Amino acid sequence: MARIITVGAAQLGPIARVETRAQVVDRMLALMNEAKRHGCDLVVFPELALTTFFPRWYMESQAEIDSFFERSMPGPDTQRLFDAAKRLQMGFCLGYGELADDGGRTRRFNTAITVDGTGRVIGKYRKIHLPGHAEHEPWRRFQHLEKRYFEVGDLGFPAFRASFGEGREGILGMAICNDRRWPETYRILGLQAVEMILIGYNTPVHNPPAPEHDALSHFHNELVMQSGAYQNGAWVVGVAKAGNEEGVEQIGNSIIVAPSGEIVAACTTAGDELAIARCDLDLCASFKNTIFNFARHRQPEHYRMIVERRGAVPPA
Ligand code: CDV
Repeated sequence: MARIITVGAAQLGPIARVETRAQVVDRMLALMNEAKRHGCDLVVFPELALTTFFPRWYMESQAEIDSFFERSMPGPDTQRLFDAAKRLQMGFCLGYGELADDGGRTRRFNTAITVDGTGRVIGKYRKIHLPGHAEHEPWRRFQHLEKRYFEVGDLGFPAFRASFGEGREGILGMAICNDRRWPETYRILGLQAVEMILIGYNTPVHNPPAPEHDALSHFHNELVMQSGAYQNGAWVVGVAKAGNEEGVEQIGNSIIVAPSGEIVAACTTAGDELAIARCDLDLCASFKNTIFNFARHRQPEHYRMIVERRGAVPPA
């Protein structure tokens, strides 16, 4: 039996700063119900899906900053997502701000979890590539203070097994937004035989340090996820928080990419929208066993030698 998993890229439109968790969860539940009607096994929500993208503001009050974080998962507002997963027998992937108590020390991460169709958390990832800056930079039209509000994730890029019913198991992994631009993200998961990578993002069209890239934001979004999928023989599901959020234009362009690197489904609006694809996990083998057969063709020893020798080459 083919291992076909029907996946929904559950893009969210803008979330206003005043919007409550309950209101956002209502929107997410509407997408989950729609996904179920289309036969989805799994839906993927964006990065920091429960609130507006708060790192765009410089805030001094820790209480204000912490109001954007979840202290438990599930929590009072998110329990309904877990209940829906169980009721619909459909998994979901959710990005959120995690406030963790680590033996009395409070830690804050940009986190994603995958929950299965029984309502159980089967995978957790904390964002490693935190973009932006740590200090207030008033010259910017808007801030990007991820380096101030989050610690670098400490869980690595763990791949994990997921079951979608009899004979339909797969190896999944997660990444968050800026991670998708780094080949290491996909390769570390690829080395764990990942078959589907779930990625939520919040990407402003305007990049304050390099506005000359603005016109290329869709191109770069597709470029990195298509190449990451192909070079590792894995499906990639990339899901945006899209549209004009609190005056900042964010790209949509949520896509589902096959292991061939081809885009097989895409959102076309900048609002709440579902893009759906039937993803055959067995298709991964066609790439993992041939052109990207790591065991046969990768040369890690040689890569190490090249990096070691680099120091000896005089700069041009
Ligand atoms: N949330 C992000 O990680 N956004 C970055 C922006 C700042 C470039 C991204 O890579 O999309």
